[in-house]
Amino acid sequence: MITARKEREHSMNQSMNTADIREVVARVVAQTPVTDLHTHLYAPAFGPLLLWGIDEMLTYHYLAAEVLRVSDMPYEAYWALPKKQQAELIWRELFIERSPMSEACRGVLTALDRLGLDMTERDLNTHRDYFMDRRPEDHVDTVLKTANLKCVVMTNDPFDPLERPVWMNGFAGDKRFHAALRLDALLNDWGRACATMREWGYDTEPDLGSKTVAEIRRLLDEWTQRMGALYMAASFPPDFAFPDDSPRGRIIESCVLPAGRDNGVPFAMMIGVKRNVNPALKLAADGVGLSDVDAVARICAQYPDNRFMATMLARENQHELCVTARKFRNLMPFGCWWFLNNPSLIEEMTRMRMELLGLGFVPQHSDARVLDQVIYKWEHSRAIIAKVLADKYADLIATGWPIEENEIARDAARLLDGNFWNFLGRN
Ligand code: FIX
Ligand code: ZN
Repeated sequence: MITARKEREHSMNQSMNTADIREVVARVVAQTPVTDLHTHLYAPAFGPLLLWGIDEMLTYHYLAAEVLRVSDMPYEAYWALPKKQQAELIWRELFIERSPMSEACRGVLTALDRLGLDMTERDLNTHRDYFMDRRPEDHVDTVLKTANLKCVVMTNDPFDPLERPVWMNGFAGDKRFHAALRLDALLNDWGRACATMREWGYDTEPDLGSKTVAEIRRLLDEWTQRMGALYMAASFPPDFAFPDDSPRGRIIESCVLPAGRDNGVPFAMMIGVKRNVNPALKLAADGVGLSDVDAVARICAQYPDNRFMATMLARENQHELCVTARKFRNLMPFGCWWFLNNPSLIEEMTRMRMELLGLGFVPQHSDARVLDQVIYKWEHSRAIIAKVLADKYADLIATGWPIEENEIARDAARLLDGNFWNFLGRN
């Protein structure tokens, strides 16, 4: 009797909830504000470093790579064009001469549409009009509101001659833009970084002796504090190894990890980029390679008092990275990086991560270089995250486990915002 009633209730519950679940999850995920933990955006106080508007969107390096495949214009001739003309070429070749099928092309259209532009209009100049007399300050608010972002994290390089003076002149901060201390210059070209640090007054020598180690540590401490950096980060080639007797490995062990532990900031490792595969493509020149996930496991095992974030560029590394994250609570996998930031791969990765890690990962970051891009990057990713979540809730409902909307909201908030802040220990 009881069993029969239970079965009836169970099947009613199932049919009611599974019918609604997709719509509810999609709405809740869309309404959940995001912390975008890795972007290349800047606060308006950084002046021209903050890229925004249609010509910047069209000349995104993802689209430069695409146009240089279909156009027979020599690479150098393309790069010699003023930005406006590069944008016009891309619009003509990738949007007018053929349908804008790639994810990067579709993204431009999503962003323009959500900003309220008329997408039946194919005249680029008409779209340009919208951006003409906007102020960057206001545009930031419009875009973050449209994309429903709480805040973004910038990529901040103390060795960058354009951004360095803004920090040195006492950037007052902007609650919409947090900082991440980026260490590629220090870790991936020590000879040059050493010389630059000497010019700045640090007592450094190429040999990485104890005096130099102390000076690098001083630089890390000063810049973590100056920027209020939430984490330190670096991108690495596929042959990233750990432990490693190269300058990179030695600086990581003797400077970055002690600084991370003492200052309470994680180290984000972005592994698998082959820089400059075709140098003629400039910012679009980089490729991808398979990396060694054991290096990640070893660093997490040897430094349990440090926290590590990791994203890997090769699709083939994703499963092993997930399994490694199950073994180390000081490891947080994040995002679908760069060539993985495409719907089919986001779905595959998000599904796999959820099946292996439950809700304990950060599903996405935008990597936006142009402000307006966060609109499309997050709309497209949210839809996929919602789809995967809805499937998983449907599976739970099928066991008789009821799901309520407030539980969905709680889970979505963990994925899109809370997991990152909890991992930082700042909640
Ligand atoms: O190293 C990185 O942070 C990469 O994400 C970028 O350098 C890359 O150019 C990019 O924008 C990828 O989306
Ligand atoms: Zn990036």
